[in-house]
Amino acid sequence: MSKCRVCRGPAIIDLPRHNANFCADHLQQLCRRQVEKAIADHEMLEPGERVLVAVSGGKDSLAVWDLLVELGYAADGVYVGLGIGEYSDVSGRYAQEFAAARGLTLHTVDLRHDHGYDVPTAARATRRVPCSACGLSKRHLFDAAARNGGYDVVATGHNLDDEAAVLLGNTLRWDVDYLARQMPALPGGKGFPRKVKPLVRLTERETAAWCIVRGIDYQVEECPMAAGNRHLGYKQTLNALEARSPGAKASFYLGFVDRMAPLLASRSRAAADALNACATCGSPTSGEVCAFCRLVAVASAHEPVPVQMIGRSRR
Ligand code: Q46
Ligand code: ZN
Ligand code: ZN
Repeated sequence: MSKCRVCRGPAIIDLPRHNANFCADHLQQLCRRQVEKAIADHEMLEPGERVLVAVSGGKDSLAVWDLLVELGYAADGVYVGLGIGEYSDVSGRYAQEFAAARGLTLHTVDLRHDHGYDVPTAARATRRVPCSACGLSKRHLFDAAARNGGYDVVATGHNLDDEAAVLLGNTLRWDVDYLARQMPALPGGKGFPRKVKPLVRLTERETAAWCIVRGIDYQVEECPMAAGNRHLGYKQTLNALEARSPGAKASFYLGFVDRMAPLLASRSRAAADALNACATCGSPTSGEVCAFCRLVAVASAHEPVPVQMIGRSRR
């Protein structure tokens, strides 16, 4: 049996990019240290700040919430019910159970109940892929929940695999505006809370292992609307590279953050300066009415579309 690099006890996981195996205790130590390093390197959080965690019920968002609480941050959660059939019902239950078991505060927003639509209906009404309306809704509602609740910062569970996949997509398209915003911490201002991604130094496999050793139950199913999307294809491509040269994924993404992103910083500031307040809801927008309010107007006027009618899609 393989042994933990730190204590020589029985290992539960091998991590080729660290060229080592770890026991449950030292895997947790590694995860905590990587999160502390990400927070320190990117000045994500100050002691005493109120953090709102965007919770989906999946492993990454529950892991980041657990880790932030462990590290002593005052972190509440917010969950958005997307109305994606059973997938959403089960995800919401995991989020609620996690919060209840630990005495944590979880705010909830339900798209259908609170805004008159759900993701499948929005996809049909806008004739776009579901992830487009879904992502727009989540971003807006997380920001609004932070503003209304007086939180300083929104934390999300994006991990190294997610960020590397998005980076690959943005690079293949040379989408410079998206590249400029792909930082582990984005400053707030003009009605936006600060956004931070404390898990950027941890892989998907490491966050899953964190949940297992911590006894966290989470939604293991992929969202049914994600099947076949490009993001998953980029992840597979990067996994193939990683299998041949362990550490390639981390050096691709973390190298971008250290050496390339600073060169793009002025560009992301210029984009933020061009915003004003939405005439309907007051959120920051570059137009008259924000994209969320326009989506609500179209999607809530459409008759409800069941999730099965949308089927597989690309993002
Ligand atoms: S929940 Fe929403 Fe994701 Fe499902 S519809 Fe797409 S964006 S895949 S993270
Ligand atoms: Zn050990
Ligand atoms: Zn608006």
